[in-house]
Amino acid sequence: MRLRALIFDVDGTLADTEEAHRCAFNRAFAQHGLDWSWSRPKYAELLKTTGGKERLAAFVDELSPPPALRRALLERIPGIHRTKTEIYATLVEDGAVSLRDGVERLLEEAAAADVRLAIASTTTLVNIETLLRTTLGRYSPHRFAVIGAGDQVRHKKPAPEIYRFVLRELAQPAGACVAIEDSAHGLAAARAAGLLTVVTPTYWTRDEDFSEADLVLPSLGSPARPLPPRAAQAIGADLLTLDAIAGLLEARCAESEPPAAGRGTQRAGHEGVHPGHRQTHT
Ligand code: XBP
Ligand code: MG
Repeated sequence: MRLRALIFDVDGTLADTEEAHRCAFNRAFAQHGLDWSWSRPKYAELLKTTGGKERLAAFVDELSPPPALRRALLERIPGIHRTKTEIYATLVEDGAVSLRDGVERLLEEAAAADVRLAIASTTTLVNIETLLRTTLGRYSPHRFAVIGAGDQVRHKKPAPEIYRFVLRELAQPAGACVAIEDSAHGLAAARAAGLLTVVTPTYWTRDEDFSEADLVLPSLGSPARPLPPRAAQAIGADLLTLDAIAGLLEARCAESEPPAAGRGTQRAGHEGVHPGHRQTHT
């Protein structure tokens, strides 16, 4: 099946944003008179709960407050999270995060090849738009045919809802699209929606289990910062091109179809791209 769309996760995939999220949470706590402070190791643990509001609720439960205090704290979450979102936007606008290697290149390759772009994220819509505008230009959100954000679905990742929503909006079957993710929760969501998934882990997710991913790379690779030798050897190139991604999709299609005469020719042009589960992020 021809590749029709690339669906990108945001946090960790387009950019390594979690340190900015962590700082924003801590500053919001201070503004709301709370003595909470999330260290990097603590935040790495808390990331097991996706979604900022849900993460705050999970943290409140960890504190095991008496019922009345628990209720009061949970009621304050929307306000704390609003403050956090404002602080995060300011951090992003001030240049605290940049796109990961190869992201801009792959976006451009996709646009040139008429492959649509979409986003399936757990974060707040305004965060996505701020990141896109700051890193890719004022009108860049329009480059994405669909932007699926956290509160547009009932159940956030690892549930597949956000990917199903994006596929519906794109009017494409999962078999014609590829997800790019950075976390085990994201991978689980994308796979449960039937998508071939490429994972580029970050500091925050590097120890997670990606054995179910179709491809794991330390980054997408760029001419200035090509993939390290082991990863480059696995895909037969020192960056992950759109052609290589299309090749993975075709190979998966070919694997799932019954044998047919002449099918081998479908993979022509994608030599050096090997399908299957590969974990090459070290
Ligand atoms: C990212 C998240 C988000 C951000 C915080 O997951 O879980 O919650 O950490 O964003 P993914 P909000 O990369 O899988 O989308 O505070 O706006 O929820
Ligand atoms: Mg992510």
